[in-house]
Amino acid sequence: HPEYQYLDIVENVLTKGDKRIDRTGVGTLAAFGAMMRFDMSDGTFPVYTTKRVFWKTAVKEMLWFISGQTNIRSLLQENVRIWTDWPLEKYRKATGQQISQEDFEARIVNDEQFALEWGDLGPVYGKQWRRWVGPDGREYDQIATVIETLRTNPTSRRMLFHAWNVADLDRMALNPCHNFYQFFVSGMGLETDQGEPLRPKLSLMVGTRSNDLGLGNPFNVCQQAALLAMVAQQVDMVPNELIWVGGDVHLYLNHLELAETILKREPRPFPKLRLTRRPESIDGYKIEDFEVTGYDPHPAIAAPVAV
Ligand code: UFP
Repeated sequence: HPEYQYLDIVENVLTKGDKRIDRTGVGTLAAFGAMMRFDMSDGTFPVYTTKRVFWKTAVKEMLWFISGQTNIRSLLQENVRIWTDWPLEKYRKATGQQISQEDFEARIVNDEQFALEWGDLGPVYGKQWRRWVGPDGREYDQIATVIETLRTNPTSRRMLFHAWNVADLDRMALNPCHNFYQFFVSGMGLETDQGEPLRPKLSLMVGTRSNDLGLGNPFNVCQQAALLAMVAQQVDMVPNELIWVGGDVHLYLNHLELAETILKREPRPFPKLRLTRRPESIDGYKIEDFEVTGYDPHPAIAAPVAV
């Protein structure tokens, strides 16, 4: 079962990881350099099963990246609360107010001016993907460029986008973790026995500099698979392989019980993904377009996120 690629990384970090105090102060066990490959060509959606992954939340975050937005307001309107901790901490520090997360989120949603002032995460993923600013002030839409190149020059070795914009790092709430997204097309010019053209196959490799194995990884893999499915559909190709590559892969010390629990569980079949509609462009996708069938995971495990 392909999920063992993940469980093997978790087990390796748990048993042999290097123990250190990390930026957040929580502490981690860490290892360096890992790879996983997920075949999606038969419609498989790599959503782990050894604990429930809230795949809709993960896909909604991906749609938010693609939209180019960087304010948590639009996430909260979709009931996605994964980015609240960072602006909330900033607000508490700046004002000295011990506002609750719920009250802070309600204010972001109900008060546009407050959201503009306190809800922005700085030039994080979406900004860099869609509006990377060059030295002359010109904005570069990296996603549009990749899709255009997939259509016009699919053997290109330059089909990638990147979020590690060095000059912008210190204004981001969090430095980008998943950075390097590269595409590869195979099987061009092939036909069936009946002479019908076969759709080429599209693969995606994602380079991740830092990955929280307990919370971040299950989420990231599933949302990156969703991205591959969307881009493939836009360029009339079949999603092939999602290749995930990690640098510093770690378990937070308050996630060790979570790790032990999932290692005891038996993976179940991955679900299938079907896009029920073909939007005009990469900007047109909605969460309702994602039909996931056959997802029967082990129970969810709640765990604290390190801020
Ligand atoms: N992290 C992930 N995946 C993500 C994301 C963050 O695993 O998509 F945004 C984790 C990795 C790390 C922390 O534990 O967030 C970022 O901290 P640092 O910048 O110090 O690596």
